Amino acid sequence: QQSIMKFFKKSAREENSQKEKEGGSSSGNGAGNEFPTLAFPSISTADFQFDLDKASDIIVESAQDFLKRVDNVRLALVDLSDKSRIISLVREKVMKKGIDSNRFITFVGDITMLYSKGGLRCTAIANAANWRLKPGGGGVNAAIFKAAGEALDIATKERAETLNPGSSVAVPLPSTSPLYQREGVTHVIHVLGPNMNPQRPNYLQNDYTKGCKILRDAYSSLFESFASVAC
Ligand code: AR6
Repeated sequence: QQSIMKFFKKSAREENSQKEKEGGSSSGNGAGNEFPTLAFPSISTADFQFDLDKASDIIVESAQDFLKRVDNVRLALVDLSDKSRIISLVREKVMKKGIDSNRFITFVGDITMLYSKGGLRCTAIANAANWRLKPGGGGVNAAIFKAAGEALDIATKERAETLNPGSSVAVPLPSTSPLYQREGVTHVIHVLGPNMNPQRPNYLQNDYTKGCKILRDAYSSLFESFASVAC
């Protein structure tokens, strides 16, 4: 328990110091902190084994396109560890492209406890889902379904039975869900990315032409779903 607390304290400090370094203000005062925020994990890069360098290009380009078109929203890429390679790759590329640090941030922490443990308010969180939209399994999918409680499973089934690779579905969280009550999250957006793991369904056999297209489609569908619930 104590080490978890330390971890989150450190994460929050890092977020603040990152913002300060970038010339933004610390959590709570920044203009970006007022914007509806989507927190999302890096889709497909853990259990689905997608190449991190290619994924980081796609994240940064998709985010930049989206932020050019839609005002007054913020995107936050989240991962569990401050040693996350995808976070460092994305940070580097975001800086190179000069993307506004009030509108795109990276954040280290558990996506199910961003406000309670990290002070980051998010309107919606994205889930790296499976095609059956089933709770459990591993990774971020298991964490989100567990934290949101049965309410998310029921609300998800009302919206969709399955998901195609490259698509997403936004599910409004019932106000009884702990994620809604504790974290202030109003929507979970399930998104299915490309799979490069031979042990999982829809295996792409290392075909990165298809894989990159599906990952781009997945992010653009995710960001559109977010805009449709936030704007
Ligand atoms: N908070 C923030 N980030 C997390 C958390 C968390 N609680 N848990 C994992 N991550 P993955 P995929 C990061 O494997 O590769 C599932 O079982 C993790 O470090 O969850 O798209 C589904 O059911 C990584 O950066 O998703 C699918 O079958 C990112 O989230 C399959 O795995 C995505 O890791 C999807 O695989």
